[in-house]
Order: sequence, then structure tokens, then C-alpha cells
Amino acid sequence: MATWPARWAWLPFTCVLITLAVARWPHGGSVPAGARTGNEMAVDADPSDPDIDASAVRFVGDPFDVSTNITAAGTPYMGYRMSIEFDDSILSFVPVGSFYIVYTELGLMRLNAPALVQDCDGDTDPDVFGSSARISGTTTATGQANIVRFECVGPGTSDLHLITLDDCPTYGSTTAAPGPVWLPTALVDAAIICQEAPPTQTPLPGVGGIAELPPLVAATAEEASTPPEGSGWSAGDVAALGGGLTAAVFVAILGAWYARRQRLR
Ligand SMILES: [Ca+2]
Ligand SMILES: [Ca+2]
Repeated sequence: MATWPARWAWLPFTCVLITLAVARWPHGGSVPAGARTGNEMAVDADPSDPDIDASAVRFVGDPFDVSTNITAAGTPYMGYRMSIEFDDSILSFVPVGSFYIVYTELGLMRLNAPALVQDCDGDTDPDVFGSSARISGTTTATGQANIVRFECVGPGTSDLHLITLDDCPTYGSTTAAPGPVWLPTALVDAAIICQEAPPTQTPLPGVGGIAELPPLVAATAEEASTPPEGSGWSAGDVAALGGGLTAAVFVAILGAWYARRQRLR
């Protein structure tokens, strides 16, 4: 009977390790769709929650934030750059901090470039440019990469459009590997709907010790004279009481003055 040479004793053990490694290798459906299709960058119209919101409603005059998110990183990347185009008849860019936008240091990207407002694709609409990268190495981190502040300056809808590399090779939106090598990156836009702010509610002034009058402006004469349920007092009662007290005080003062004058005579 042939015996297994001692110098090949390691072979069965190695075969077991290779089998285990192949079994653990991600196949087909076990890999998230984003990981198979590459990288993706999206604008989140409402960064107060982690889901990507395609739109948000804001009021004229109120500053608000949006975020740029890396939403898929199937290919490890070292950094990214983005140009968000907006309609400046509806939105204005609001600088924040020393970089004018706030970088989140997602994936340890800390080489930040100050934001730049320009028109890199030449369509006259302004674009906010920003970029960030790791000092070395790559990452597959996903999430918010930066926060950009705007303010509604007029009613209407403005797209927040990520300018593509084709439309602006110098500043177009993309993730990048060391080199830099621009990586295929899907881009997802958002939109902001600006509305006029609702009118401010001005509280009615109080009367005497009564904190607040019921709304009489639009009330009928019958409603105005009807006591509010459970209070026992109508506005007319309150006004009459105020007037009565004022008259009583006046009469008392007048009486005291007259009596003092009579004593002095
Ligand atoms: Ca969100
Ligand atoms: Ca533009």
C-alpha cells in the first residue's frame, strides 16, 4: 500500500482552508445592489433624518440645510467632489464656518476645500462646489458627507442638481480613487419648494386683570353679547365692569376732594 509522502502532509489542511474561503466569498444575491453597481452620491433635501428626501418645503426668509450623501460605495474611494446647481431666483447660498459648508469627515475624509460658488457648466445658474479626501488610503463609508445651507428668497421650486463630469470636467460631481482616478458615480438630485411664510399671529391685548379678550372682530352682535361657555362673563360684562370701576374711582376722588374743600372753609 502506497503511503502519503510526509512532505505533502500540509496539502489536505490547505484544501480545507481554500474551500472555506470560497464558501465565504460573496455571491450573487448576498451582495447589496449598491455594492455591485458602484458608487452613488445623492442630495438629501432634509438632513434631519438619514433617509434621502427627494424634496422639502421651506419658507421664504428661513435658512435651511441640505446634505450631500455618499449612498453607495461598491468601489472604495479616497475622496469626492460635488457641484450643486440651484436657481438663484428662488434660493441663495448661505456660507457657514471657515469652509462655507460643513464637512462631516465621513470615512476620515479631512482634506477639505472651501466652498466655491461659480457656474462650472456655463448655463448661468450658480453651482456650489466642494470637495474632500482622505490623507491616504480608501474607504467604503456611506452617509452624510457635507451640509450645505441655503435660504429661500422667493416662492417657487428649485432643483438641487448635481453637475455631472460630462457637463463640467473640472468640477463635476464624482467619487475618486487615489491618483485621482474618477470612479463611475451615479448622481441623485433633490428639489426645494419655497413658499411665502404664513402671516404672524398677533395676540390681542389683555384688559385689566383679564388675560385676553375673546375674538370679537368677526363676531356678530349676538355672539359678542353671549357669555363664553362656563366663564359667566361676556366681553360686554368685562367692558362694563372696567368702565364702572373707573367711574366709581373718579366719583370717590371727586367726593373726597369736595369734602376736604368744605372742611377748609
Ligand atoms: Ca433625509
Ligand atoms: Ca450652472
